[in-house]
Amino acid sequence: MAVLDIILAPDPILKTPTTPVAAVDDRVRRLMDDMLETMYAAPGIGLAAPQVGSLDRVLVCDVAGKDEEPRPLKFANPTITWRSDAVVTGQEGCLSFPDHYADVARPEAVRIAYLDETGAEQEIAAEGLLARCLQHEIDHLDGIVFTDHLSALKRSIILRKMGKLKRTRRAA
Ligand code: GNR
Ligand code: NI
Repeated sequence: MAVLDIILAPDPILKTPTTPVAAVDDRVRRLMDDMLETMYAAPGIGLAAPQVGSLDRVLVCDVAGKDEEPRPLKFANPTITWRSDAVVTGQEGCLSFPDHYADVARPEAVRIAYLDETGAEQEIAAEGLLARCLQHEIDHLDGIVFTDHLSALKRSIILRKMGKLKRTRRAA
């Protein structure tokens, strides 16, 4: 396994929709494992393939608490098949926008159809933090980042700071 570099916004890769994988093969399984290792190292609770430079429709997440056993989840070709009418607002962050957090309103619960690491079709019902995380990751797979849900003013403030961060990181 390997810890991969996480792409920082703004970057055209983060705005590009992904392509479904043709099959969950060893290449896709290695990508899932590398993404989990990268996510745990960051640390984060989810990671989408575009954040590590891949346009495969793949995400991983683990919302287990610090004192719990890890619960890694791996998804290929996820699609949201149901959204609750109830919407909740919660704070989100993104590893591609380090140190930026903002409230985002999303459906409280979702159902998601996907292929697991063996290629078998699965469907999962999610609520709470898992539902929020999976919606955030599926947005990434569609070329959408959490700042796209904010007001133009909040988005432009964060993007300006990200531009500065990338410039100082390059100079370092
Ligand atoms: O680590 C992460 N935390 C988080 C918190 C609230 C809602 C979504 C997330 S996902 C984020 C990691 C990340 O950037 N995934 O794309
Ligand atoms: Ni993110």
